[in-house]
Amino acid sequence: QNSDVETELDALVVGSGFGGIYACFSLRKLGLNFACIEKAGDVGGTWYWNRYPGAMSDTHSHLYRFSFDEEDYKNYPFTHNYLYQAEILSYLEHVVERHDLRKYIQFNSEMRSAVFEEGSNRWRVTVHTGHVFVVRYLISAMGLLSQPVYPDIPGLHDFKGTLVHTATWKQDLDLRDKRVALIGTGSTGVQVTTKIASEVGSLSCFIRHPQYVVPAGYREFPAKQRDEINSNFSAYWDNVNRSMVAFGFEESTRSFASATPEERERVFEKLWDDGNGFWFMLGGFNDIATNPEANAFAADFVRRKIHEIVRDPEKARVLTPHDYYARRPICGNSYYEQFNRDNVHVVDVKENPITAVTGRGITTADGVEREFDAIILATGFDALDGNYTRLHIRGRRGETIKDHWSRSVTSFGGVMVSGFPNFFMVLGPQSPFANNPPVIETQVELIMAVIERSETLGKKTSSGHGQHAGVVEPTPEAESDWARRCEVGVEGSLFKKTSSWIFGANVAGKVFATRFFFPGLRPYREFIESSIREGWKGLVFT
Ligand code: NA7
Repeated sequence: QNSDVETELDALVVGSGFGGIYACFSLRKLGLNFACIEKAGDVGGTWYWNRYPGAMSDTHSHLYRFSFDEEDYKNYPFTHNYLYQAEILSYLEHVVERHDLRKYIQFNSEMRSAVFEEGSNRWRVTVHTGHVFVVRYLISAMGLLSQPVYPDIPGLHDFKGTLVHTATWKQDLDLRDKRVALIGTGSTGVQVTTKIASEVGSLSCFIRHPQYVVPAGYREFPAKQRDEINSNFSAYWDNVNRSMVAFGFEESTRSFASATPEERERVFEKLWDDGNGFWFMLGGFNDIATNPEANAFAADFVRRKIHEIVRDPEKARVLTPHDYYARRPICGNSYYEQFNRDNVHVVDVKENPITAVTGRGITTADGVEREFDAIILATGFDALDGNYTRLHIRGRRGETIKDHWSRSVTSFGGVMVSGFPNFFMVLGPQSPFANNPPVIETQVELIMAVIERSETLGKKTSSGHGQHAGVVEPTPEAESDWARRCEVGVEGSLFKKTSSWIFGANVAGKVFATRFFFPGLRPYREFIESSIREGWKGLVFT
């Protein structure tokens, strides 16, 4: 064994975003010997990479943060109801400094492979530099949206101007007065549009699949509201953790059918004025995502708004979605209003697809070539399992995670996989579809409870030998059971009928699978609590 290139530890954390930071904090609390490796040059994860103009979280500020540090929660300043990327990144840096976690993190270190050695029950993790970590517990906090997708357009890399994916933004990129093309109209494309439309020379949005975009409602956060939340901290967070999407609003229990046409109109008008995508989908009625009639009403409401706001009927036509309102809900700051600017154009690439990128610009099926100085790809991510299958992660009997997920993408509670002992994921596939920080806290706390129990049992069985060889993994049955719960949870949902990254539809050849637990955070936490109560049902500790 060469100690220069091998480090033996109890645990290794991969990634230093919200998940990795909390995992480091928690491992230290458990008293384990650990390190964290991070591909980037600093902490932040998603918020380190996604520095594109307009990048912000669409969760309200008071819920896009940790709750584990009550004092910090109550005091860390924010001014508005949403946080932009730079603010979130500063916050995460602050948490790392406050808890003195930086010393555990090795930056510019990308995990290339992780192999479970059955004889020693250890993970052998190789970093791109050749350095190897030999650890008992491997905790992946690589994020759920971290592997950018580049569209398969002929000539893409022949472009002579600036080609940039939003997730690898070039900090010195100056778009002022430039002719800019934007491909992609998901959350990211919408945020980019609202920020740069007024700054660039021209902006041409290539729209294949327009989405329903409601206002974000960006405004100052009332000090009084913050005081109220702070003085009811425990009860407030208890409510958040007992809600479905953990967005801090009251999720409606009322059916669409119970309201008169006038009431429906009033309800959506108020939701539109208040802002927020999740709120719009879940705050008015409880069946927008399941009842086609309710969904059609909400969709039609947004379509009417588009035609009221966008003055040019051709632009309005291209911006109007026609499928179900059942993708990840999107909101933006005056998105449709941007299209009333003379310098903002739309190109309908559903009717007239992109055929190639040339040295000068983009050509479409009608033979037209449009010239640009910059092309922005807001084309999304190979989400969830995509972060894992690109790496060589090998569990028992030589099975890789890619093999494991070749037919269906399943896990135990989004955190563990059978045949991959002592391997944990934060926001792995089949995690709750909800605001991420509370999901992350829940999952990291679950992972730590599992590790703690494994440690205790390991110590007991190996007393006298100085060995801590606890091994824990879910049974295949427990994994199938969770997968079944995920399937049941999405039954009847219009999300399943609408192609998007949520089911893997955005990446060619990716398995169509239910990658989230749609019932949300409350039933997720109840499932965990009942599994623990029933003697850690589903997990085998050896
Ligand atoms: P999304 O939501 O996956 O959106 C990607 C967009 O890129 C979407 O509009 C795609 O259109 C479009 N796209 C991809 N390839 C092409 C080509 N070849 N031509 C035209 N348009 C294309 O990614 P985001 O980054 O916006 O958001 C991902 C999540 O990150 C988001 O939900 C938040 O949770 C944060 P399509 O719909 O496939 O027609």
